[in-house]
Amino acid sequence: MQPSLSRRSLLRAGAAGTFGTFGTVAVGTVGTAVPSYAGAPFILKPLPAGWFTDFGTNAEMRWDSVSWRDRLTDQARLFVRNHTSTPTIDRDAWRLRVFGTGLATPRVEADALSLSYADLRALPVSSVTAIHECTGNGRSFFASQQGTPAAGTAWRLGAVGAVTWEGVRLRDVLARIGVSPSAVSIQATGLDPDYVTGGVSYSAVRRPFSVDKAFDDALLAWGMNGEPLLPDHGYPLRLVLPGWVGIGSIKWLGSLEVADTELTSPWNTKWYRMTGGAYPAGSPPLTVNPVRSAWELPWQATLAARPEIELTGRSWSGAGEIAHVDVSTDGGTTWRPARPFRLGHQEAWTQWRHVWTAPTRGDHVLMARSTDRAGRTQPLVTPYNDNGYFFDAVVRHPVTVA
Ligand SMILES: Nc1nc2c(c(=O)[nH]1)N[C@H]1C(S)=C(S)[C@@H](COP(=O)(O)O)O[C@H]1N2
Ligand SMILES: [Mo]
Repeated sequence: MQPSLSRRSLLRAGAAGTFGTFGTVAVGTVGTAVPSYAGAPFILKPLPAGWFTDFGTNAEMRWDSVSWRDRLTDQARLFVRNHTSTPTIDRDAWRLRVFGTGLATPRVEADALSLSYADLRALPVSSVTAIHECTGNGRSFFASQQGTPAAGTAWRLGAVGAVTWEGVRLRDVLARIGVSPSAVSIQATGLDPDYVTGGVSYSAVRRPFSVDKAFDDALLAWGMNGEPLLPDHGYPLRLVLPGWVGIGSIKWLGSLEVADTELTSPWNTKWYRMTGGAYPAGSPPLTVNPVRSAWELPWQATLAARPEIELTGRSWSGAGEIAHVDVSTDGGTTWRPARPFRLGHQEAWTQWRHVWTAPTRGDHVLMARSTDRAGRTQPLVTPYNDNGYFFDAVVRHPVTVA
């Protein structure tokens, strides 16, 4: 069923912003986007064992499948993090609903604006190249490296990728709709099944973010690296909050609530903030991702003994460019600067190389420690938190020279 175009609503919205530029905006309540999940696997794309570690609802990119030749992460190789399972959504029936007290003309949810895929495609196209990363990336090292296991998927360092997103700036959409100067918070809600854990349903996956981020660099993305989004990555449309924790980039975006009060959801009150360990109660919701580094090697790699072994890796930060990378091939006793390459292509991550001269046969620990332009350096130990977020300590990567 096509949502009907209410002339009265159109006029009302028109008074709020330059609404006419949307063309065929359909106004009505949702009910038209019908995701189907029954009997579907959690993740729909193939997960070849050479590219992924399969965690069921989640899949981790293997760093030994990454070639220094590829700056961006192919969508087929990108990690997947699902709270439930990937829905199949009909793009033509799909609508993005926008409502809330923070619109220039406030709207209740039942009277939400309803934007079609074609409406969004008619707006100016933008692209953003950014790191896409899960808040819990590196979580397994809380256990294996620091002896304090944390709850959640036991990622090594592969819950990350570098992606060029294509879509429309959220600010371009909001400017056309009209946002009140008193708007502060926007809640993005996904169309995947309700999240149920420990016998409790937390309803749809959703998380609020600031209006400042919305007007800075947030994107409503339909594409990745020149392809339409795959179902697993949010088809037909997802939110992208560049540099921020992955949970902010809500997939299968169904609605945006723009409010003149701070919105909350369990994804910013219960999860995705620091709890436990030495953290005080009431730590703020996590936003900007930390600094991390990885070697493009198998875990426990066996390297053939040679006079020189050329090693490659990458460092990245949610706060922007990497300024400096040091590496150690002796477990942290001595450090040398890694050699960055592909300068001028650092909006996502910095690739670097290191020539390991005269390695001795036997077991070794490789380490890489980077500093970003915001001045944040990877520590040697990350303070523990219950959910294992933000493991940014230097990872001790075991290798054997044989
Ligand atoms: N609707 C919805 N959006 C979501 C999630 C989800 O489960 N449902 N997972 C979030 C988390 S925790 C991460 S890390 C990223 C992962 O995006 P990807 O699977 O495309 O790599 O999506 C975020 N957006
Ligand atoms: Mo995540």
